[in-house]
Amino acid sequence: MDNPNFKSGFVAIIGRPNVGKSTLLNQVLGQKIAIMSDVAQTTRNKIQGIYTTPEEQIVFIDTPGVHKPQTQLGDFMEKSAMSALDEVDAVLFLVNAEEKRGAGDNFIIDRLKTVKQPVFLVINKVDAIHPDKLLQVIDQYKDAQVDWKEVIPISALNGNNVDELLGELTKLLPNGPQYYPEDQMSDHPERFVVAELIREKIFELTEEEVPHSVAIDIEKIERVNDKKIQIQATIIVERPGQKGIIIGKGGKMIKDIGIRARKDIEALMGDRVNLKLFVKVVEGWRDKPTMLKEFGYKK
Ligand code: GDP
Ligand code: MG
Ligand code: K
Repeated sequence: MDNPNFKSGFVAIIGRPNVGKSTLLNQVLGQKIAIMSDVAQTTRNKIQGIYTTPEEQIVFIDTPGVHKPQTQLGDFMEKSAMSALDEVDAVLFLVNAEEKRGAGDNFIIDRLKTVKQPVFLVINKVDAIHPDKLLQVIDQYKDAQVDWKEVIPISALNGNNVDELLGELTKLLPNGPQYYPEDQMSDHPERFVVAELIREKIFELTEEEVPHSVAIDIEKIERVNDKKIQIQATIIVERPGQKGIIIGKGGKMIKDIGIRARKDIEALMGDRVNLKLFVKVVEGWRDKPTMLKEFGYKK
């Protein structure tokens, strides 16, 4: 990317089931992909779609912490995750114009009250109501104690006002790199979880010695059979000294990291896991946008 004015950022889309989140993404992404579908709400920062133009890239993510966790994995992710809502550049709160504000909306609104990022109230399905009713719908959210950045009525289904919504988002985005290749529109959430667990074990075992200069590249997640998963990952560090620490005396450290990580991954996935770990030095990887992309990093 040589465009110095390129803008990029992360946007969370939240809203109770059936408000039209997937429809909106399909509209934005031009129906080109089947978005990550409604796989169980397992990971944090699950990427749902990536919108790229020559001027901008918006990475739409799903947000844990606004859904009740259904699984042990979901529960884990919710607990371990810093609220994704505080890490994104903007939040889209979708509501259904056809329905009254309900308990599901209130649950989300409670979380939104603490969010410091701009939150857009997006009234979807306006094609399905009489235009005279729109103000009444909006009125229901006035006392929500959320400082709506904008209130934007749209029809995700027929695309009405969706461009305007994208325009408002782009205005807010900071100048930044293109995080993902333009042909990539989704990502695999389980990679984030596995990487996160390995990273956690490294921090547990090495303490302060190998600080935040570690990246985890999940090279392979493959199902061997219905009970077993094969995972291959490379731990990327910035300096040879860090590689030494991670490998440890006679390979003891990396073995311990692997044992602990495998246990957790198995517990969370409910399958046996064969985990192969490698360590590689890539000097200054944090300054290399393409590497950040590959490792699923946002900043
Ligand atoms: P999600 O659960 O929030 O992802 O909701 P979906 O995108 O799956 O949409 C749920 C239902 O609402 C589907 O039948 C959509 O066709 C419908 N829907 C979504 N957006 C609109 C809209 O703008 N207008 C109308 N009339 N229906 C919509
Ligand atoms: Mg959906
Ligand atoms: K991420």
